[in-house]
Amino acid sequence: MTDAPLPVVLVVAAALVDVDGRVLIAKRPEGKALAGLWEFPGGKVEPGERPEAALIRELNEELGIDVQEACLAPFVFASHAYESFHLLMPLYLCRRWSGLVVAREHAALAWVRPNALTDYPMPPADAPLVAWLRDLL
Ligand code: 523
Repeated sequence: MTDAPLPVVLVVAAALVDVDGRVLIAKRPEGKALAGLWEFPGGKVEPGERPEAALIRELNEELGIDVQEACLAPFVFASHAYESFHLLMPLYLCRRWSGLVVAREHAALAWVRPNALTDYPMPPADAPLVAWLRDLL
């Protein structure tokens, strides 16, 4: 007997990069899945929502910033089978936004040099994206 395929969940995430080339990562809060791990901020795409619109919404809800769609640059895909779903997650690079970044939903935020990202424990979907970012930045 074969196992039923896992449902696919589409999540969008951003690598916000500041003028010094540091990348924003955010610590998942207690009480949520993967608590304590440092993720690229983002969230689930709602039914009928375009991925870019979902990311703009999530960045506003989670970090209080406004991002123009034109500032979301080409992405790399993460794909990881968690226990109960298969996560597909494009990562968008974003160098411009308006507003100050604040942790509205995360336990902490950190601006980190690409070479130091591996010092922060990440969800298994996010960790493989670090090598891509290091090469790009
Ligand atoms: N990830 C993940 N990496 C990453 C994000 C933004 C999300 O691995 N950079 C995973 C964590 C959750 C799932 O994707 O298992 C959905 O994330 P999120 O943050 O949108 O959802 P939660 O944890 O708030 O869950 P709900 O309450 O169901 O919305």
